[in-house]
Amino acid sequence: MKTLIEFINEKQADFPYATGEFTRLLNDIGIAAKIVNREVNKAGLANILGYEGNTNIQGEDQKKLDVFANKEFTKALKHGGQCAAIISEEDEEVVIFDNETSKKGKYIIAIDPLDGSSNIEVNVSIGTVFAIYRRRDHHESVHNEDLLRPGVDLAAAGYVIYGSSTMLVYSTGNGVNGFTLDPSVGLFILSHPEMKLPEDGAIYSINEAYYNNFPEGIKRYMKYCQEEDPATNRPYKTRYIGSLVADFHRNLIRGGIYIYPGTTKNPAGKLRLLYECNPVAYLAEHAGGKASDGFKRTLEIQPNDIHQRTPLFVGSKKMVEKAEEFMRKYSKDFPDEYL
Ligand code: P6P
Repeated sequence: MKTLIEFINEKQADFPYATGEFTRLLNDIGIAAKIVNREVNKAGLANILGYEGNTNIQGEDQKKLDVFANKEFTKALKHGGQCAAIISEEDEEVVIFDNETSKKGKYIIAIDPLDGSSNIEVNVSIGTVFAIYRRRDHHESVHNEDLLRPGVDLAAAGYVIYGSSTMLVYSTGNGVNGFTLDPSVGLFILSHPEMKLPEDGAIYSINEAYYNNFPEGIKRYMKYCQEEDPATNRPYKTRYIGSLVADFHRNLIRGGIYIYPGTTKNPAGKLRLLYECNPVAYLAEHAGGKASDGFKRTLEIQPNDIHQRTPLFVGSKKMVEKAEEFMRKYSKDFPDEYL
């Protein structure tokens, strides 16, 4: 039984800049996750269901738990002092901390504090998704170059899934490891060491309701998934939870592909590059999987806005490659405004 902190300290030596700061940063995230988990688990009881009355950058009604989660992660990271700024789905602008310790924080966090929050009131799994960048020069004040960095620059990434159990899954580039919260002692315990995304799978996750607006390549790929071919385990199963973290976590364990493509109405799709697509792309790659926008590797996309959207194809390497094949063959001229 190894706790998260024991594991981080043990792995510290593998970390290129083995310092206590990163341990403290991950610990701060773990603490905030436990606080959010406590509220998520009693959401039906406390008067924190329903709308906060504002809308976030997505134009989505901010539910009280969204706002609560954003406040908890921001508070934990600010007081931890290792993080200089936060890019959050719940805040239009980047939050640059002004307290003395944080000003010299070595890290920048991009976070979706509570992704899939429309599922809260129907008791379906939701999650927190985070990406950790190490600043090039923490002596200077935070500037745009610190914020708009491609995923290949990530120092670490992970998610918390608030499901039948609460798990923290993260990677610092040296394997992907999963920790399950033992609520009786309030500790994350290593339960899924060295997670590997199966190279192939038989589950595809996509919101088929948008079929008419999908690129031809997606329409053809969907038909491919539905064809009878026992030799390649087709037809595949379709599973779509409407919660990226839950769909990704299932595919990470069982194999599969999650696609949120661009459509003729929204060529860049819905998901945000910095705090949704990059973290899951980073985890997918470090677990042996793949992630792209259908053409280009997600982690190589250069952000030009902190809330930039991008299409996402992520999961089993062979399934992503097959979907990309259909995109190249049938949709290479799909509006390239996001490519
Ligand atoms: P749609 C939740 O809002 C989210 O960001 C992801 O967690 C989820 O996979 C997707 O959007 C669902 O979007 O358009 O299918 O309802």
